[in-house]
Amino acid sequence: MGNRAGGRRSGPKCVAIVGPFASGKSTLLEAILARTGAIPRQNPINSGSTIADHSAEAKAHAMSIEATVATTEFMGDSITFIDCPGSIEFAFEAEPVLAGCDVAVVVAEADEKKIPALQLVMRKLDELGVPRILFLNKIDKNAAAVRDTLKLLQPTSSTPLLLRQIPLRKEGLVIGSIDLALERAYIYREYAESEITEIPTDEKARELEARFSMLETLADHDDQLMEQLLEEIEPPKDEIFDDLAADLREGLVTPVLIGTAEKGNGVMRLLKAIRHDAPDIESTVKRLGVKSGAGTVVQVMKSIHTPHGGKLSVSRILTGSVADSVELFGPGGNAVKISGIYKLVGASQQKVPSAKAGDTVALGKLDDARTGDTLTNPKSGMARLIDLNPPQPVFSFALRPKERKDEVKMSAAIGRLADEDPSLALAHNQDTGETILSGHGEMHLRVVREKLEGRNQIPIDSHVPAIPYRETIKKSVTQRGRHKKQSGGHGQFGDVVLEIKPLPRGTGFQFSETITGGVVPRNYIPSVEAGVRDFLKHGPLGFPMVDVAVNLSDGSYHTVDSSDMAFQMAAKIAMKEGTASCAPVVLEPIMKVEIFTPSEATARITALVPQRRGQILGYDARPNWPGWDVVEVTMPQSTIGDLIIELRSATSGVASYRATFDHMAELTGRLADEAINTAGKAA
Ligand SMILES: Nc1nc2c(ncn2[C@@H]2O[C@H](COP(=O)(O)OP(=O)(O)OP(=O)(O)O)[C@@H](O)[C@H]2O)c(=O)[nH]1
Ligand SMILES: [Mg+2]
Repeated sequence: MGNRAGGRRSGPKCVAIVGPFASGKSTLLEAILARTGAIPRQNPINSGSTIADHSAEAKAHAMSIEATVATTEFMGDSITFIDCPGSIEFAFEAEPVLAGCDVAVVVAEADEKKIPALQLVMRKLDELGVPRILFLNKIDKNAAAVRDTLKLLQPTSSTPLLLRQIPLRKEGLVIGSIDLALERAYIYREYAESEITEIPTDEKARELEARFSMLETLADHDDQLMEQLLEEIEPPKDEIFDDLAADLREGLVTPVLIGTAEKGNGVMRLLKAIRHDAPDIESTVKRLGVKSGAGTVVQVMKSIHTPHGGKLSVSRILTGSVADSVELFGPGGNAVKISGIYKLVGASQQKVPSAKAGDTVALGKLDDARTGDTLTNPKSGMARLIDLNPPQPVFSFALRPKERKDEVKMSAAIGRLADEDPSLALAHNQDTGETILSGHGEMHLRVVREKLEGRNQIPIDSHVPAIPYRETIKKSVTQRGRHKKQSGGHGQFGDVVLEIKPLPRGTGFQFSETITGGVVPRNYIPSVEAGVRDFLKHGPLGFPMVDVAVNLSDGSYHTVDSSDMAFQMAAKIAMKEGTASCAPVVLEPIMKVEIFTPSEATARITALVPQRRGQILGYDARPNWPGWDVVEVTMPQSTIGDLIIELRSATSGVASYRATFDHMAELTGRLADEAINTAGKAA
């Protein structure tokens, strides 16, 4: 003990603030900035004047919708905090941030309903190997014993939750805390540093017990401490501090601090833990696998398109340093030139001349750099240190500008929004001509729409995307089609006999011919096929036709009046008349869907499936996700549109799904009529 990685590390740090929705992350950021003097006072959250709710959209919804970056100074060290949104719909925002930060502060509260969301956050930290401190917030309204709360939260954490402080209560209200390492009591003062006092005598026994359990956890990774505990020798305080720091840095434990962000309580202790115990850039560089001698390496954590100043790339300088006008090189060796380096406190920017390893700054005008990129100097470039894969979108809508003149403006604006948010997906539906925007929930997309209409001034029409229905036939027919016109000079003549037959599902379209004796000259056969294909784009019910075989079996021609066009027309006439009597039916796309859910909700989820005309194929434990299941179903695409809303409401927000196209199936009755009517109206 004592010779582990302990001891304070100076130098700039980068801290991600994460946790379940509405746990108080932005409130904590505001409290930290006020306490460290970066802002004059702590404004109440949702007042519209906090650092985190600087965007109109965040204000409107009283929730964070993107990461807020703020650099402050604490006891001479620079610390950048990045407050990430808690909503599952904006969860991807945190990933590139976590990739480049030293430590995460997980803001949690004693609320059973938020445990599944906390579990997702903790898993992400495990996946990325980010050490974490848990800040148990809202201690003011927590009547339960902290130790009971930790028992509730422990299953979400892969490492032991190590309680570092216990609350000090008076008449049931929390009035301060006892620090178990320092063995000191603190009385909270609103928006100010706590006052140190003696540990009250009647709290002594409780303190000793909690302290012992903290030491026991530390002793799991320190044999000497274990011996001291067994022999009832009081371990030196310094060595306890060393262990606390080393265990956090090595990711062996999750220290737990308590507080009330809303009143600024517990903030000082948290800042000190970050300053003294949290890992710094050295550990992060190791975690990301940056080799020594790599020169300057920069990780892009977030991209912002500012209204006037162009693009800003919030970046962590991992090694080396950057100065204004310097060139950096992207993954493919493409060059980007820094134009302006800024320290951010929310929306406010302060220009700085340079930045060094450990600093988190916004680099100006790196137009070709993407969030998650690793940029280097030397020129050789470097593959991304971390692969960020946004999950498959689960919610879509189709959109178009209300006024045609805005089309170009809209696509440029969407391009910028997608650059800021890599979890947005944009597609063009060729069937319907719609632009389809996909994301992670109703709110996620609503915010995109608000940004288009608000800051970009583009009025938008949006609607549920059309389902790509198809149609086919159930009966065969042989049909003649004749096109004959004798108007003035040149006439037109084409005559074909088509055998139209249904094909098995998924076969598509097949064309053949069995012409003998040249009744249709060879050079016109491709025209017949072209006419058939053109007809298939719009079958008798209004949808593209599939799974149809057409054989050209007979026909006739005219040496002067026959032409390409005339044979195309004849084929279309035959198809039109023929398919109408072939019992046409609507086909709808059926998806294979994997639904991921906490096991306790599996029964509720499976009950939803038949209501959406789905079929359960089976369910199983989700691999590597203890306590979770994966339910496999097939479900019509038309009933998946808002599936995520129901899944989330059945699972405190955490269930998700992944869908892939499986097959087309016949749609009958009222639903088929509805599909036909809608298609008819849209056409
Ligand atoms: N009682 C109590 N309420 C708090 C405390 N901290 C925050 N809150 C309240 O919790 C709510 C959410 O606070 P935010 O700071 O917006 O939470 P958040 O985690 O940033 O929320 P998202 O970013 O949207 O996930 C607000 O109504 C706060 O007033 C606290 O210490 N005690
Ligand atoms: Mg927030």
